[in-house]
Amino acid sequence: MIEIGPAEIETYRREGFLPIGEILDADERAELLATERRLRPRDRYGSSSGLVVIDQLEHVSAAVRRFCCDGQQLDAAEALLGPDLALTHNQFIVKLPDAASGSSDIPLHQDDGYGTLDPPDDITVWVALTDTTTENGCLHIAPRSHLGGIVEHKVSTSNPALREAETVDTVPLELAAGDAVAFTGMTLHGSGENRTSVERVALFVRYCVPHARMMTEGGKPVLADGHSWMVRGEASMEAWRSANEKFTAETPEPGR
Ligand SMILES: O=C(O)CCC(=O)C(=O)O
Repeated sequence: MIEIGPAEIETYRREGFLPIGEILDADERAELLATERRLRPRDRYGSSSGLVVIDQLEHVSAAVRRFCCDGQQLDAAEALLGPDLALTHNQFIVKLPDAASGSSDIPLHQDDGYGTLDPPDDITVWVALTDTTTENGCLHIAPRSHLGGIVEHKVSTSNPALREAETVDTVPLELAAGDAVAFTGMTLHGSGENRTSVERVALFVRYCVPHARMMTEGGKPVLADGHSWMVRGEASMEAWRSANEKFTAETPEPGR
């Protein structure tokens, strides 16, 4: 059971992240690990990288959809972001062993730095499905980096499919299998290479306020009338209407 009180909320707001402890037991982990193996043909990066990245999992996995919509992490997301929560994104990330070329490293970035939401009111919960260590590419987080707002991201030199922000000081976050960390969409984070002979597997799920819109790199909403699914609470129709009005005003009509 996740306990998030005023002290934890204060830490999250100050540091931009909060380890929230164990959210998956061994059986749940085994089910999600088996799901990842089943879905691996959907890998977005193929053999060009030491990473396996699979997303939009709710379309192909009831186990992941159940986790995203009903997992223990929702109590933390509610305490840290608010009672009305929409699911916006989820992803398996596997670091294959022996990625000595550096091709499994994920450079520092903010989730709001690419995969931008408007407004950027969101939270990512990242859960280790296997033990994660500095040797196999655990998460690195830059404390308080969310306080500076969204920073510039460039195409990564190590992997053109990724974006990277300028390097800043980070802390490694080694997590046991089943343990999770929550961080804001503006918190800089990344992870190193897997220098072991065993795969490192993680799953992240990102929640946002219901009226947030996913934006294209050109600054247009991917879908003008919302893109995410409610998982807790209800959407405010007032906030929804003003988001629609904003995007109707900003998006040219077809043919113009
Ligand atoms: O799993 C990792 O190592 C980091 C994943 C991540 O930060 C992301 O894809 O946004």
